[in-house]
Amino acid sequence: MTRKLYLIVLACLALAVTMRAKKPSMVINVIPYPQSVEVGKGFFKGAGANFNCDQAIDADCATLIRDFADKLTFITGKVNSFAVPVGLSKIAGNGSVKGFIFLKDNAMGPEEYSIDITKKTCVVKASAYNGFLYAIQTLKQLTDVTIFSDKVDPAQKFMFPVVSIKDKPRFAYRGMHLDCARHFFPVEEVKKYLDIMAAYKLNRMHWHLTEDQGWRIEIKKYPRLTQVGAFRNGTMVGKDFKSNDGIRYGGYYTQEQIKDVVAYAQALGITIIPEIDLPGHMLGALAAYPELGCTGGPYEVWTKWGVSDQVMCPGKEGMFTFLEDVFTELMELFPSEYIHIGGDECPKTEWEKCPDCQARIKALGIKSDDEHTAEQYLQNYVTARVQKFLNDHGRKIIGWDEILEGELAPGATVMSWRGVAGGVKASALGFDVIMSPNSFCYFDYYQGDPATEPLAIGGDLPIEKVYGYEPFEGLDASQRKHILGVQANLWTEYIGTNDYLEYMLLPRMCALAEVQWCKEEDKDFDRFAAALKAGSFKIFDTLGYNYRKF
Ligand code: TNX
Repeated sequence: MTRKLYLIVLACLALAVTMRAKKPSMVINVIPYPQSVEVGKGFFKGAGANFNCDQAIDADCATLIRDFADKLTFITGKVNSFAVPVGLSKIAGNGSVKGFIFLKDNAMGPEEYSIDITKKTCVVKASAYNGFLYAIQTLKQLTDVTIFSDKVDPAQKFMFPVVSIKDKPRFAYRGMHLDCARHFFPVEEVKKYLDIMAAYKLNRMHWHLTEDQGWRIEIKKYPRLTQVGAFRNGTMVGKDFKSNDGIRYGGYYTQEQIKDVVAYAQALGITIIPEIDLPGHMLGALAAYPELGCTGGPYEVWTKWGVSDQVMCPGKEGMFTFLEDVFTELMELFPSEYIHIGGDECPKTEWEKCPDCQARIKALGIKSDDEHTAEQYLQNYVTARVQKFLNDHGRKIIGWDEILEGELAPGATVMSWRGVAGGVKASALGFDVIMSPNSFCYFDYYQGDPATEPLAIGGDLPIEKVYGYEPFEGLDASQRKHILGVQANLWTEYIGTNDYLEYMLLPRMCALAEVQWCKEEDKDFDRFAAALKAGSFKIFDTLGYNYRKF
């Protein structure tokens, strides 16, 4: 009897173990994990399968789909024919059409998609470009990693699991920032950065283009910005603020290159938001045009990191003319609805002493009060004037959370970087917010033990911490509706090479992608980490990205 009981217990245990062991096969290695996933039995063979595309799908989306077909064909050597059969949306379900079927479903949101795979068909539905793009990104992660390669592999069958996926993002703004000012990254590396963002369904790149340490965008009306402002006489070594490596350093993007990158991003479903950081962090411009500063200079493009006291002079009308001219050229290059105007870390020591700034304060009738100095309100005036100029041209501003200190005009979007506090306050005041807290989203921070990691700025941001970020924490319903989304920032003071840039980005950006895309209840670090190791690391290897293993 006891022996029988023992056997029953053993059998139950064995069953439990096999059930547990089966669980992983019910999970797919897709990051960010889709909202709803039902895995069935068997596989659909992609190699040589026909592509059928709904007539209602527009030319840009059809190009996207055709490119995917061509990629399969190129690798396997078996033709994936592409056709637009008449009445496809009506006959798609009757069994007469096999292979890939792409349908337009106008009931879906612009970034929403569904994928239904049986052994005979793979049906994709979306309503707009990003929906189709994300469906294809998911399909690529569902099949063999060779899909990311450029190598011909005639043996490759490209099997897709039988699965039903319904998916859409949690947040509309899914951003990644790149500082190309502290260190300059060539166009090819910027494109590589955009490629991996798109693979993980990010849709905004915040491009930090101007700094104390270099001005990186050609402005035709002000040629000295790039002739002078784009180059510095050396760079401090490590954390030794008194040192200089003596190596002239610099670079910039021509307007033609900018246009090329903007178009490249657009095809990847990514809007580039340019930043002109003002009125602080402006030594690049001041070195080129010293008349824009309070003292008139001389100024030098900075060779060290930190926050400079030398800032632009809002007492001089010429500063506003300069900014309006720069933004006029910028708006020609960047179709983005949002333009980032910086606003962070602007010391007021020069303004306090500057006769022009003081005259401006007087003329405007600005008074200090218990909370803010007159100079702080002067920065509000700068923000408001630039905001009005951009609004008058149909654009909206984003600024770092300092723009909230004092007064801020309606319609501005606040990027919360000094923790979440700025976002909490701004959303309570009714401003839209992008959460980018340094406590969770600063990819220039260490991701492991500083003793064994390459030199970084400081901080402590392992991937688990990024993954654990919950953007709605501490916010009530009225505040939550103002959270447009989440962004991580990659400042590059200590990041001078492509390899190191990628190492700081990956795989933390994948964790960010789940914060941006997945509902809180669908996040699961163990599932995510397993998918990284079994899926994404192979993608990085195939595409030649450097990344941090864990
Ligand atoms: C603060 S975040 C800055 C940057 C630095 C960064 C380093 C922000 C608006 N300003 O200028 O690069 O810290 O982590």
